[in-house]
Amino acid sequence: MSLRVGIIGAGPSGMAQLRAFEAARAKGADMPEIVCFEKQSDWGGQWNYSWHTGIDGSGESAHSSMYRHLWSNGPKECLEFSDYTFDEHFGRPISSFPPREVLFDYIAGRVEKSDVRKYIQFNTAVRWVNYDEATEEFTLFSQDVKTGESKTHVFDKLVVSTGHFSTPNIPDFDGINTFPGEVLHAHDFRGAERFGGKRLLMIGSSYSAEDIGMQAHKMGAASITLSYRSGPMGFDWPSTTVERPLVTRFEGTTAHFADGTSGEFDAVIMCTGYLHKYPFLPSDLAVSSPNVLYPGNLYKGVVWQQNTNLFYLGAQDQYYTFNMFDAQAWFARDAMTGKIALPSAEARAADIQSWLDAQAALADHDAEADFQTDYVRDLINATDYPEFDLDAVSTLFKDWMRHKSEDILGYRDKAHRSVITGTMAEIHHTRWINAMDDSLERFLNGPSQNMDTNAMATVDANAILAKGK
Ligand code: FAD
Ligand code: NA7
Repeated sequence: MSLRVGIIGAGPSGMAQLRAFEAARAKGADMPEIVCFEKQSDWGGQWNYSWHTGIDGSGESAHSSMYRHLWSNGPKECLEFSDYTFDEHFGRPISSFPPREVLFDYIAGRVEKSDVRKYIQFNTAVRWVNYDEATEEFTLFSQDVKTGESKTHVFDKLVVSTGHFSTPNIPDFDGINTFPGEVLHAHDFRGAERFGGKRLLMIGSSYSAEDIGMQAHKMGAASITLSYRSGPMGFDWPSTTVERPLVTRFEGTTAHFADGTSGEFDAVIMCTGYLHKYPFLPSDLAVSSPNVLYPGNLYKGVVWQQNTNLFYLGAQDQYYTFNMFDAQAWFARDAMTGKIALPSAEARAADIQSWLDAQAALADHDAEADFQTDYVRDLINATDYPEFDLDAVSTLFKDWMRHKSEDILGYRDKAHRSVITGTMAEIHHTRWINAMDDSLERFLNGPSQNMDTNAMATVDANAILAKGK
């Protein structure tokens, strides 16, 4: 009997797993019996945009946290597949920071070419999984979200690739229940157009706070206040944007901050991150971790320590994305088929610990990028995934972070060079601050939307906040 492999989720990680098996098949390996379960009607995971918030059209929790006007927040050259380049997909150079629809097109193009859609059961949610120690089999219960029909499947190996940026982490604040304006989590944010002229409070100091804040600036918000728990992001913000320590309480429309200042707000967006949540897994098989570069209990960040038939892809916080998922998927594939012999439990534990120790010592963002580079290299060295210059990618990450420090509204206008093809990206026809059409069509074919000025908002946030003191 051939190996039976279940894959839960057809986002970029699940798609990478399918591609990994297909790549081996193309080289003559046996294809296992594969079933990939995807609760949405299409692949792409986060990149499969939907206007739904809360509950989707099938009564499931809406998965994607992405929004209109989402442009890649890192250079595309850092996530490029080494077995399917941007040049191969688009046939010409494109700029370094494409919008969501363009990246969706890129990731979908690769798997369409591999003809792996046939392995995916769409509109099918995984409800529960049991593992039988005696038979070493997983029993998986799935349900068609349209018809309600449930099915049972048995697998030898199981891959969890359901992502971890979908279940919002929602802290509470005194007085927020009676805040009269809109309160939402970043997961439910779909576009900043309606915040034009509004005074926005964002809680959190990471990617979502930064990007949604600058989206709101782009769409003409009157002011943006970013409230941090650990420390400010410290970018050279536009004059309408300020950083404040954590909110201590709300009083009507007023938010009070830990430094004794206060401000009046029309809306609050919690950019407070996400929870690892695997409601279909018993607790002894489920990752439980904050959002970190190396969650514990996963050998090589992929293999469940107590059950080496269980694999996770994409469970890490991410500098690298698509190509890291590939590195993981190739490793998981070879571990599943026995091409990679897993070491003893003690040796695996020691390896996990060495990564956890290295993670604990990371001093800054540059060191984090190097850490994930070393991690991806470790995986790629173990498989036949086409090698690429990872040190050059790490340098790209550092250039990108420097560009952000220099110009938070302009870093997406920079061009980077592919480490795989050597192709220099185009300078995009429209500066990010002026780009009000994020479609594939406009991105590829223009015309430019550049305007002479990028001064979209002119109100001084400090003055607005001072009034609330
Ligand atoms: P996901 O993309 O989350 O896909 C998981 C899939 O599993 C989904 O299709 C979901 O429907 C399915 N699923 C979940 N539960 C079940 C179930 N029980 N049964 C069946 N199917 C299930 N990365 C970048 O490289 N560049 C960016 O600019 C960028 N921006 C981002 C912006 C936001 C707002 C967010 C949230 C993330 C961003 N990311 C970005 C990171 C992004 O998470 C990864 O690029 C990538 O989507 C992760 O892929 P994944 O397959 O691991 O998870
Ligand atoms: P992140 O990167 O996990 O960041 C979460 C932020 O939320 C971070 O600044 C946290 O502060 C903050 N946070 C968490 N809990 C609280 C509470 N209780 N109070 C205040 N602040 C809090 O999530 P993002 O959504 O920004 O990014 C996730 C992905 O989406 C990423 O891949 C992007 O590309 C898009 P801390 O610094 O821990 O003190």
